[in-house]
Amino acid sequence: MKITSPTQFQSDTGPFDLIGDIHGCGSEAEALLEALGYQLLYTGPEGARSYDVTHPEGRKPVFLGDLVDRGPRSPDVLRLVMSMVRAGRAYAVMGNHDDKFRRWLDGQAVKITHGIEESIAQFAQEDAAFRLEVRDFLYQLPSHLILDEGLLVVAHAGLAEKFHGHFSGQERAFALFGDVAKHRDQHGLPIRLNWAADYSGKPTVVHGHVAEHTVREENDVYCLDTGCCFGGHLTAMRWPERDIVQTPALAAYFHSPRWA
Ligand SMILES: [Mn+2]
Repeated sequence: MKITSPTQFQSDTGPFDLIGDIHGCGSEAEALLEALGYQLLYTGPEGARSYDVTHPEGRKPVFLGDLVDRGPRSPDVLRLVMSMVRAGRAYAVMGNHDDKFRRWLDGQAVKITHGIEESIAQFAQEDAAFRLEVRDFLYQLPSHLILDEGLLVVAHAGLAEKFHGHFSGQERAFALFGDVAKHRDQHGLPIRLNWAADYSGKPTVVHGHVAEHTVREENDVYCLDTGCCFGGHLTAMRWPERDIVQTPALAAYFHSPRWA
């Protein structure tokens, strides 16, 4: 289903479990969902697994993007998330890595850096039909969603209030990459500006993208990316309860100069 407006599911009051950047960490994603009370039925070994995931109380995960790259099981993570979103049992927004991987699947030229090489190697085992299915799924992911009667805004890198509720080029760039400076740091990485310091909007904003060792909250803006792929944790926040539930990474799968 094509999502034509960020407000399309605004009347869905959840409850939700907001989940930060998975980055191919399939085992940690399975463990986190089980810790959150989901019932995971699956067939197939790791790397070729299909899922049927439900929650006895009807809770829904909201995946905050960056499903792929860096970790060892991006195809499994995609099968899990795609099955839940298609069944109407979960939401997902697009991350910058998902967008880049979609372009690679589409045959477009992308830089083979920042962990896409892991996804490409894993997809060598996958058939053309699955690649097409993933490409089409990633294409239709929204850049942001408004949920719970407007109390909750989710976007991969967060979203300044002026962009809430409308899809546009500027909105999409912010939702995928955040507020970034024009110049880059000594590692050639974008310098991120702290837009949350100026946030005073009514909705709570929950995002991923900026990996830190602990959950960060400022002005009702939460970042749930706790660097699972770097050896940190995979993090969920229950909504509306705002409880944090985490599962530790089984390994450090990828190195970042920003993660020490
Ligand atoms: Mn990420």
